This record gives sequence, C-alpha cells and structure tokens, in this order.
Amino acid sequence: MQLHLVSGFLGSGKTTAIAAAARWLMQRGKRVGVVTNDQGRYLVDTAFFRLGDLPAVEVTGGCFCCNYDDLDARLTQLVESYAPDVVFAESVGSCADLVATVLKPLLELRHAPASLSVFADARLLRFRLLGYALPFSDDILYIFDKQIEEAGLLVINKADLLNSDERREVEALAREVYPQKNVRLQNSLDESQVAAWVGSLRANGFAAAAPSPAIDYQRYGQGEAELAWLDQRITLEVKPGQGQAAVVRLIETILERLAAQDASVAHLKFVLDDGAKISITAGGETGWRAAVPDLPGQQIALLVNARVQTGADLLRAAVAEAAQRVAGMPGVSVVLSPADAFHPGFPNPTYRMD
Ligand SMILES: Nc1nc2c(ncn2[C@@H]2O[C@H](COP(=O)(O)OP(=O)(O)OP(=O)(O)O)[C@@H](O)[C@H]2O)c(=O)[nH]1
Ligand SMILES: [Mg+2]
Repeated sequence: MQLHLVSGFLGSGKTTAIAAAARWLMQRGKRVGVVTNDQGRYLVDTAFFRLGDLPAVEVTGGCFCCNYDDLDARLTQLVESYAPDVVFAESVGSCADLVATVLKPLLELRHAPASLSVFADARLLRFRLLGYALPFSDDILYIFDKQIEEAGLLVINKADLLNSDERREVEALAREVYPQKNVRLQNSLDESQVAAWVGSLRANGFAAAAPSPAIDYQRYGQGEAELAWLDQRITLEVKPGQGQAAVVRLIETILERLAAQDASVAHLKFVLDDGAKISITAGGETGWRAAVPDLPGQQIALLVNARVQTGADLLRAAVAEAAQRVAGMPGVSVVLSPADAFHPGFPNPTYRMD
C-alpha cells in the first residue's frame, strides 16, 4: 500500500486534488481509500468523499500529529476492511510540523511507504513571497510558512487563477526562496494535471525537507488559537423552487456578518445532501454561487464547516444571525443543530522525530 500525505493551508485545494486523484486511480483499477482529519467532529470533507463513493475514515478532534495512534488505528482499519492500493491522508489545514510528527513516525514505526505533498493557494503564496499583506495575523501566517518550509514537494495549486506572468513569477520566487524543493504548478480542477501529480508521487520520494525545520510551538499554538472553528447542521424548509435562493441568501449573510466583524475567512465550506460542495476561501472566490445547485425539494440539509480568524462566539453568532435572516424570507423556516464552535487546543504531538 502506498500512503500519500497531503498537507497545506486551509482551503488550498487538498480535498479537490485527492478526490480527482482517487477518481483517476479508480478508473485504472486501483483501490483507493482516504483518511480525513480535522479539529472538529462533523466534517464536510468526509461527507464529500463518501458521497463520491470513496471509502473514507477520519481522525477527528485534533490533528494527525496529536492523534498519531488514532491515525495508525484508522489506517489499519482501512487496510483490513478495504485493502486499498493507495491511501491519501489529508491533514487539517492548520497543522504544521508534519514531517517530524507524522511522516517520520509512519516511516519508522509503521514502515509505511509514504510521501508528503504540501499544497499552497497560488494567489496567497504569490502575495506572501512578494511581501504583500495577507488577511491573517502573523501567527497564523507562521503556520502557512512552516507548512511550506517542511515540504519536499510543494504544489502551487489553483495556478489557473493567476495569469501567465503571475504564474511564472510565483514559480520563480518559490524556486529562488526554496531551491531544494520540488515545485509544481497545478490546476487541480484539470484531471490531466492531477494525474501528473499522482504519477510524480513516489513513496519515500519527496518525503521531506531534511532536516525538519525548527518550529516554535508557542507561535504555532498561538496561530491555531487565533482561528475559530464551527461545525453545524442547518436544515431549511422552503416552498418548492425557493431552495437555491435560500441557500445563497444564507451564505451571503454569513459572509456579510463575518465582514462586519472584520473576520478573515480561511475556509467556509458547505456540503449538501446531494453531494454538492460550496467553498469560500481566503482567495476571495466570487464564483461560489455557481456551485449552489438547483434545489427543487422542500427540505434542504446542509453541513457547514467554518474556519475563520475570529472568536468562536462571534462565529457562532454570525451563523445564527444569518439563519435568522433567512428564516425571515416568506415561506422559509430554519432549524439549527447546536453549533460546535471552538478554538483548536494547543498542539501536543504524540511523537516528534527530528
Ligand atoms: N480554480 C481552482 N479552484 C480550486 C483548485 N483546487 C481547489 N479549488 C477550489 O478551492 C476551494 C477549496 O478546495 P478544497 O479542496 O476544499 O480545499 P482544502 O485544502 O481541502 O480545504 P480544507 O480541508 O478546509 O483545508 C474549492 O472551491 C475548490 O473547488 C484549483 O486548482 N483551481
Ligand atoms: Mg479539505
């Protein structure tokens, strides 16, 4: 079994690339499994993979590093129940120091052939390398930088969202700042580019930057603590034909409320019962409305995962206020499950192997 760890900041495109890679491999007769990971417990990504008929197990309530034994047990479960040829493990996007705390323990304790790819949103990376401001605190950006620093293979993703000059610029900057790394520009919405990424993955190749970069756990923990997490189920009862407009209004209003708080969205994502996934990331996509399908039914169930630089209570209030606003639309009622809203705990890895 080949194990490919995929890391990178919130919203950088890990799930998109893994889903496309898995489809591509499955069409070629390979058995593929996925391990998802998050600080939260109700994961859009797991639902998305399962709705796409991919066997997915999850490590929840913290990162792989702090739950290494759980990751190990989930891998064993996947191997015993499904015998995959390839497993992709997607680490939570606020996690850094994976080489020392996950990759090396997997190689040394589990003897699992494993690779690590680190994804970065091309737009954010370009801004960062040019020294332009990004909408996150210095401690959160410390995590962004450390993820990239430890990459053996850096995937500059969403390259399609840059023009050709910008693409050349970000690639040249990345090669200059990180001369030791394998760097690839990628559009993970293009199957052939994802296939090329998969083809380039070699277990034990691109394993890591060696040695693991030093990391200041106080800053890393502070960065995580400045992010708020919210997982919540939202059920809308609507009149026939009103579903799409109600969902769009809900998302627009959450974004408005967050903007009013001066909160910065790292990733706000929704999965609908029919498998549609709607994402808003720090890159500021405006095209998310096109991902909201026509919803002819009278009951619409959504799961929301929000990862935002703000306070957990403010985040909970933003979603509740948005739900109230949508419930003000004629013929619409809204039921919210209790929100799981919190700040990630201090990172405390099970193992750390330099
Ligand atoms: N244009 C473009 N959009 C992309 C690409 N890769 C991912 N996206 C979009 O970026 C958004 C976030 O993608 P995800 O795959 O959910 O990101 P992620 O890294 O798994 O996010 P977290 O799990 O929350 O950290 C989605 O709207 C994707 O469709 C790409 O190469 N090009
Ligand atoms: Mg994901």
